Amino acid sequence: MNAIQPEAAQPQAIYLKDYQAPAFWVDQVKLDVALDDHQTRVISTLSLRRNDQREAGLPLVLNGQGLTLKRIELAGQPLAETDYQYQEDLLTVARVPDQFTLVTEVEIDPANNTALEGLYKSNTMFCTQCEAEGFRRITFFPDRPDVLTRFTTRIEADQQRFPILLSNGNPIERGELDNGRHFVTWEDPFPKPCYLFALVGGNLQAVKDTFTTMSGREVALEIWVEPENLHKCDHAMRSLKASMRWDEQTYGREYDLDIFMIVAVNDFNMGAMENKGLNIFNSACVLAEPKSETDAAFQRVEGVVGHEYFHNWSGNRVTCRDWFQLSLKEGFTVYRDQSFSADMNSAPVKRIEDVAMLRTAQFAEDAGPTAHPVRPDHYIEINNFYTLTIYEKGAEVVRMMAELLGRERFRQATDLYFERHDGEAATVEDFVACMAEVSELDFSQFMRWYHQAGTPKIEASGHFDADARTYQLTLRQHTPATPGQADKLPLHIPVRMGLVGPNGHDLPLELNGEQLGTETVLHLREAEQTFTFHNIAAEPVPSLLRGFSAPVKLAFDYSREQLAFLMAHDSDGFNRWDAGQRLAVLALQHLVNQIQANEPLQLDPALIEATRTLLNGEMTDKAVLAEMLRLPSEAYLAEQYEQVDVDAIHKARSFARKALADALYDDFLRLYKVNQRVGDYAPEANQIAERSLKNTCLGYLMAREDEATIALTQEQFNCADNMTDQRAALTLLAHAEDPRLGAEPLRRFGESWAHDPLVMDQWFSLQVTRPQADALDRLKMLMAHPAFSLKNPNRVRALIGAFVGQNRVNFHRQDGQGYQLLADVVIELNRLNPQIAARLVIPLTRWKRMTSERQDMMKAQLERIRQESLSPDLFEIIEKALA
Ligand code: 0A1
Ligand code: ZN
Repeated sequence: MNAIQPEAAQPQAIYLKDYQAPAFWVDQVKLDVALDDHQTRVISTLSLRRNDQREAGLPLVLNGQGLTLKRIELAGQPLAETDYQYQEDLLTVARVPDQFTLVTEVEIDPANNTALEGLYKSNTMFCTQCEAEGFRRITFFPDRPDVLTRFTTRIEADQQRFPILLSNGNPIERGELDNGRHFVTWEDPFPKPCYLFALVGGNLQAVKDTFTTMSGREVALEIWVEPENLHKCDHAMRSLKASMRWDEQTYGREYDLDIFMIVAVNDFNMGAMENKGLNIFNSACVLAEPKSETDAAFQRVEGVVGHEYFHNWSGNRVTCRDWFQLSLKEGFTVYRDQSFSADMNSAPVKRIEDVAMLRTAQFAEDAGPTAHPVRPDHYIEINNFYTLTIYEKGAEVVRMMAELLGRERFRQATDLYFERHDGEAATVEDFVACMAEVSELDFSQFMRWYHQAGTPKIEASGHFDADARTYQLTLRQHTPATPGQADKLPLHIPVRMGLVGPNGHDLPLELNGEQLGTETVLHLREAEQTFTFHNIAAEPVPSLLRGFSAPVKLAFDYSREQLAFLMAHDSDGFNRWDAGQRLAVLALQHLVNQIQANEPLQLDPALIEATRTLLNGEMTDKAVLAEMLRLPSEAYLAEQYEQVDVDAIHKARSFARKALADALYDDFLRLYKVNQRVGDYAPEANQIAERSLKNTCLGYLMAREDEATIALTQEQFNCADNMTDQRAALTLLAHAEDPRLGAEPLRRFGESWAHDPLVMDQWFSLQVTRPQADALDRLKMLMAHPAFSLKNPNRVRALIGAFVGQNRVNFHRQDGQGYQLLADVVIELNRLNPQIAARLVIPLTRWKRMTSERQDMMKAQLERIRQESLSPDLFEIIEKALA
């Protein structure tokens, strides 16, 4: 009965325009899963009903991938082999009634599932990952998000090895069976798409708590982990309760089941997954404890716990009609988790971090071969679309709508959305319609943000007329062509701005006879628009795109003096930071030019003076100060060029760090010492800010690699009572030019943390991000380390991902060995874990902006990968890269 599957044909694209409602609904599914390493048996009983919106007589077509079919019965009768077909991942039953029950029994092999989609094993536990299309690897089903079904799941397993058996909803029955087996049955009262199904079986322990919702219901909260991680759950639990309260207060959203569970697993392709009532987390996004995790990890846990929890409404109660609408749930939920983190921590720093990430990584995606709109109109493999564009740019688009509506009306619009579409599978249009209805604004031009790929560029120029007392601001917008989209139309871009007068205060704005206060939002809708401000007595400095009010590149020909002025006086905290970044970019670009012209290097004194002012100023927000002291990353600098000179950028940035440290040694040292905390570690905002500032200063000092600083760093490494400080010191020692400095600390650290995979991930990462030329050898050596495995995504990211993404000079080595190593790994991962392979290869696809010798070497490796029998994931990316 095991239909033979022919070799898959070349993967085909799926188009949004071809969307059709499902031919059948599934009113109910009963799953009966008997867990076994290699022969898990899944019996599914589907209650199917024809969709009367579709034509009569359509066959039943179910998805199913890699399933061994053992039994199939329709309305209680076994089907003859001629009555159905299982081919190319589809099970087709040609003649079926309008309403019927279908029973299938299949066998699957979780222990050999290295793709980590569907049911798989992670360490000793069973777990699932069904988004986007993993459920079809568990049983036959219409695996699409617009089919919402009530699930009942019976799980049975060996009681000793798998005492804990979890699924969505509430447990309704449990019992013991023969042969040392037992079972638990779960029932989820909420109809859901199958991508939100989850199941876990393992020898787990839980941290438990409760939460009382705004209407007074008590919800049980459980975080399930392997016993050795029980001490690392407190922060996630705190974050969960904070998320639940925040969503009630901010969006009026209450939790809806009696129990909410989180499970931590070590092998996971992404960060976490919002399965109804049973979130499954990459352990890196849920476990945190001061001795072993850094402040950044604590904040990541808080953000991801929030993100997954918020999906309960934005994603689960209201889900997506099809995968083209992915940003409907992801963009909105990222916007929600960003706002949550901003409320829990330093809001300006959160905005700075998010924008810095968007402007480097998302802008690079938008400028490369895999650029796509926030709502794509076709794809080959949906797994390739869990991108920064869908998530982060999608969040910016929601943020712009929130800005356009204002706080109150945005809340009304989200209330309307949740109420109107509760229990439905919605589209981006549905969401925007709620915004339009509440605000009575016209969003038709705004919708282009969803359809057009590429980062718009605004070129701004100003003209002050002293006689007329006017300031004319001209804004020109242009969105560059992206693959498949040659011509772009003008977008509706909200530009929040002010004019800063010579005394450093915002001037009153008078536009078209209207008094607008000291800050306003300009609505740029045309390719070019001029705004004339009246009654301007002296030439102002424009502060544009405050708070980063739109995801665009803004060019304005600021002088260095103007930038230093904005750094000191802009009333908008974000723009103060951005002015500093612009000043630093100018200085670094100047160094790049000197390097390319083989001239002696000299750092712009204006940057040194601006930094001196920061170090000696009265800035009370230490978190923001730390951000302001940080130079733009190499990745961000690369974004400023059409043709990237990786080596010159690295050299310029290193030189600037050292020059700043030389010039401002005493200031950095003083600030380092002032911010030495006494008292117990806590991952709370003030302390995080202090550590961030202190370690930023230490980083500058270590650029000198002088004896005193080395001693200071060694002392911090030896005496730190928390991982943030210890790892900061270890990284500086391991990245020192002198390789001996890192050797002993690395050995000791590796030895004492060998039992903790999350810490070991850090240990692997910080060795291969070393900027010196020996990094590639180090990488090869570490790939042979017994603790390295290509089967664990966190390890792969920690080692290969970190090298490729954060060690640009070494990945782009002139001998091409970095490219070759990446291609080798990708080829192997193509067989093991296509999703990870397709993500990892991305830097190799960005060859167009490199110099020509590098282009050729990168393309040669892409061609080499193309020779393989590729998964759809990798196929799609490689074809785009070589198109
Ligand atoms: N919805 C999850 C992301 C996610 C997507 C795919 C996964 O496995 C292939 C896992 C998680 C989120 O946004 O958190
Ligand atoms: Zn999400």
